[in-house]
Amino acid sequence: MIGHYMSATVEYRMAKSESEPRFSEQDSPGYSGVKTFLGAETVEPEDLSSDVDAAFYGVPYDGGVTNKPGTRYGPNALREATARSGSYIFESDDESYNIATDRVAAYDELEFRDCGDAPVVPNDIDKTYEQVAAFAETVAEKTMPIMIGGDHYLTYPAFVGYASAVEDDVGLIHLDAHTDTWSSSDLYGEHHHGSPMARIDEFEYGGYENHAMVGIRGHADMEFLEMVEDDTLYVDFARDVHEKGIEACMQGAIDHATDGVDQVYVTIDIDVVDPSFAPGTGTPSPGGITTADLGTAADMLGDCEKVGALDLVEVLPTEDPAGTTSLAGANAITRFLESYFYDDVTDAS
Ligand SMILES: [Mn+2]
Repeated sequence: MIGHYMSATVEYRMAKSESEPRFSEQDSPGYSGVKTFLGAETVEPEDLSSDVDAAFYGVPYDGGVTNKPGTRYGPNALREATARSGSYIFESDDESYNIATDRVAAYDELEFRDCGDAPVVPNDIDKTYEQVAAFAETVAEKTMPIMIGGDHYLTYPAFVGYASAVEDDVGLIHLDAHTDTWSSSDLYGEHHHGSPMARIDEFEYGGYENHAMVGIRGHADMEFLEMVEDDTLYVDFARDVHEKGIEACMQGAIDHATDGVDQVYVTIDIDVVDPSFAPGTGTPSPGGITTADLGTAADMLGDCEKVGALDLVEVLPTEDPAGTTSLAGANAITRFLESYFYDDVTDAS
């Protein structure tokens, strides 16, 4: 009996292997598989081709934080947060209607890549700066770089890498709860997540004259108040967003940052969003904008053709119990991409 049973099993397996593959080739659910941003294929930065529309790269570094650490886990949390939309929108052959933006897009015509993570040295911010700037420049030489952090200090090397690739003055649109213009500190020195805007201002291709901020709240130093009063940079505080709406604030920021330059870098600190929507960040500040506001801002930034690079930073997964913060961040990036590439996609179809 045992022998008969075994031979029947072998017979069944042989028949099955002839009729169908051993593993199903049907689409997998979004939560399955190895995660990249939007399910994009991976590639080393030096192997990027110039027909790629945008390339993501993570920077798992939080050596610049002044409060809760852990944004080093941000890049993979943001990749994970794209899994669902990535599987059923971005990998689909079908056109897809976005109810929020009233756009129809066909994402299979776009080429995205995930370059993995830039090399970092956890206990060496100077070495990390050099390596991230070089990595960002290599990506930017081929396509639009989209950096996923990591703490906000990383905007400094990412901006330097991008500007070095385009070799020109670059405007800066900055969504944040904090100014990040803290030039130096006895405790933290000159290089930390409160100082990147001061460092960018000193860099040859950066400057406050083309810097626009939206969402600022809490406390700032008196030096910042002087800059605001001098009209050196454009600022719409969170209170301005609440009073005049996100569209008016973003239009003012875009007009200021694009004036006299051909390229603009966008940086989104997820703490611009109110902690009730996005608690997973290291220096939360009450009174922020909504996730709907952030989506609208991302749409408007994607409509601005001078924007050539984007980052999203300060997602802290260990303080993000329901994943709402990483979802808000991932959604902002995808909304930006949809607005940015929408015309090209519909023109081609
Ligand atoms: Mn910031």
